[in-house]
Amino acid sequence: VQTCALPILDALEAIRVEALGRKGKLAEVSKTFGKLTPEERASLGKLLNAVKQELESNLDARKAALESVALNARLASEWFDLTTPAPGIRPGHLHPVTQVQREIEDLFVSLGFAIMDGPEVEQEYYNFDALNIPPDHPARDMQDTFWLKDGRLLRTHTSPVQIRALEKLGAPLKMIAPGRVFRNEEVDPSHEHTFYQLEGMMVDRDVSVAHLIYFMKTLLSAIFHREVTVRLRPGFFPFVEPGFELDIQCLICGGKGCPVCKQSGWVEILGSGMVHPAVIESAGLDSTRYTGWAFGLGPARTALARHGIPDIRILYDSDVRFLEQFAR
Ligand code: FA5
Repeated sequence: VQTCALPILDALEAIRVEALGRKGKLAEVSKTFGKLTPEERASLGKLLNAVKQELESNLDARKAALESVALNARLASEWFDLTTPAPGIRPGHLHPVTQVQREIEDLFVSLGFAIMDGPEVEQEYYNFDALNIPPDHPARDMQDTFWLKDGRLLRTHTSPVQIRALEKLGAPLKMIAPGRVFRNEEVDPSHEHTFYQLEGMMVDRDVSVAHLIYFMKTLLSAIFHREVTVRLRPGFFPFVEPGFELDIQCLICGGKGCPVCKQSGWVEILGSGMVHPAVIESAGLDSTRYTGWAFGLGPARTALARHGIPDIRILYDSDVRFLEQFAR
């Protein structure tokens, strides 16, 4: 075992050389032997041997003690626990937007809603025409669209799934449809060009605005787990009548006005309304028999409001350190 070089060990070696070395003190005394009688020589020789042995054993013992102190110190400093479990792969966690989406899915599944999916590359018919937005309708300008060369488009909202679901499953229908949507939008603290929406729809006999309000209240209290001030105001969407925008008071500034709420004090979370009879008819159902409500919510806006995050862009930054605080 190698021990560390200690100055004190050098000092000990110097003492050994001084006492026992070839030119040391004992050797000096031995030089006087010539002048002594044989008896004196014998007794001095004996004495010198005894002194020499005692010095050697004392020095060796001291050296061993010092080396063991040095070794212990080194072992203590280099000690590690072989039984400590390896850290392993760091587990990831759901993105805060996915967390909102999953919670809403769980809520609606518990209320008997199906989860539906639709294509991101969509036909113009489902994204617009079947939703009561004909080609020349100014409402098309509300959603600046990415068109494909073949006439299809990147869906601008999840509302096309309303038609697809009604066509496939008919009525009565209770469904939600989360998914990614695309708009040629200027990116700012509350707008992305590629973002998520979550559509909800219920079509049955005698469905009224009272149902819509009940489900929206249930939805909001499940997401925010706290008192939030909401505002329902008329909103225009060609596929609902009447239509409402649901805003919550901005939780970043408490309603005073900030970049997230564009100084208005309110953040738009979802659009909603009673399904327009033309939409029910587009899906091949009898609008005199069936009525319904629908909503389209922005999970990212909801996550911003919920956590008091001041800018939607941080949610999609490639540096994930900010997101790590939302591990569950
Ligand atoms: C719509 O897209 C309608 N399809 C919603 C709807 C469905 C109304 C069913 C009635 C019935 P709007 O364009 O307002 O509506 O978008 C809905 C929500 O998506 C907004 O409230 C907002 O939360 C979110 N959102 C809209 N644009 C963006 C964007 N650029 N970035 C992030 N979130 C957005």
